[in-house]
Amino acid sequence: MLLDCGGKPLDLSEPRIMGILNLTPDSFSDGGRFNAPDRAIAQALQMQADGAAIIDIGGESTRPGAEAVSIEEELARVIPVIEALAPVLDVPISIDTSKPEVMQAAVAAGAGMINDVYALCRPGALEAAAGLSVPICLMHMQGEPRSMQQQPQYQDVLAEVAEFLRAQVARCTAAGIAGHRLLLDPGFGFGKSLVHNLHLLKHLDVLVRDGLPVLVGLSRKSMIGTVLDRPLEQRLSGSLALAALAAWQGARIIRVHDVRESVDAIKMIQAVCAVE
Ligand code: 8Y7
Repeated sequence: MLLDCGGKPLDLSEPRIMGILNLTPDSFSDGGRFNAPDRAIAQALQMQADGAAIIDIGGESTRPGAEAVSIEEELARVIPVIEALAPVLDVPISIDTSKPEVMQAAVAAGAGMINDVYALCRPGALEAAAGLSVPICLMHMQGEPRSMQQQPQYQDVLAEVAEFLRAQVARCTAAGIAGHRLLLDPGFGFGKSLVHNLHLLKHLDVLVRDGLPVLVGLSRKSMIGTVLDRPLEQRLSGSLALAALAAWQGARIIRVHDVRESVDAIKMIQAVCAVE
C-alpha cells in the first residue's frame, strides 16, 4: 500500500520508521539539542540516511505537563526548517501539530503528512485538514497533555480507544476526507496508565484489523521507564522491544528517536514475516 504524502510516496507494504525531530526548547527527550535550524536539518538528513521513511517535525511539546505555545512561536520554530528540508529530503515530512494555521503553513512549506495528537478535535483543525490533500494521523488521547496522566480511567481501554478512532474516521469522512488519507494511533502514554498502555500494545492487532495503517509512538516513553526503572537516555532496549511487538502485530509506522537501531529491529521482523 502506497501513501501519497504531498507528492512523496510512502510505501507501507512493510513497517516503516518515522524519525522524531523535536524543535521545542523544552523537548523532553533530547533536551532541545537540535533546536537551531542548521542542526535540525543535519539531524533530519542523518535520520534519512539511517533509514527513516518519514521525519516528524514538531514545535509544541505534548509531553505530560507541558504548557501550550502560541501560533506565532510554533510557526517560527517549524516553518523555516520545513522550507529548508522539503527540497533536500527524499522522504516526506510529517508536521506534528494540532493547530489549523500550522497545518496549512506546514503543508504549504512542503510537509506531506499531518500528525495530530488531538485527532483534528481542536477548533478549525478538521476544516483545515479537509482543505489539504495530505494523509492525517488520528491519535487517541484522554484529557489534555497538562493533566492527562493524573487519573486516566477506562472501563475497557481497547474498546474505548478503538471506538474513539472509528468515530473520528467517520467525522473525517463526513467532512470530505477520503478514508485512504487516514492513519490510526492508540496514543501510548496519552492519558493511559502503565497497564492501559501494556494492554493496548498486547492487543494492537485489534486496531490493525480496522484496515487503516496503524502508527505507534513508544520510543523512550514512561511505560518503559516504569517497567525498567531507567532514565530517558537508557530506554533504547525497551523501546526496541516494544517497537518489535508493534511491528509484529501489523503496525505500519513506528515513531522513534533512535532511527538506525529501530530500522535494524524492524528489518529483522520483516525478514521473519516474509517467509512461510
Ligand atoms: C506520539 C506523537 C508524541 C505518539 C503520535 C513522545 C507527537 C511524546 N507521541 N504522535 N507525539 N503518536 N502520532 O514521547 O505516540 O514522543 S510526543
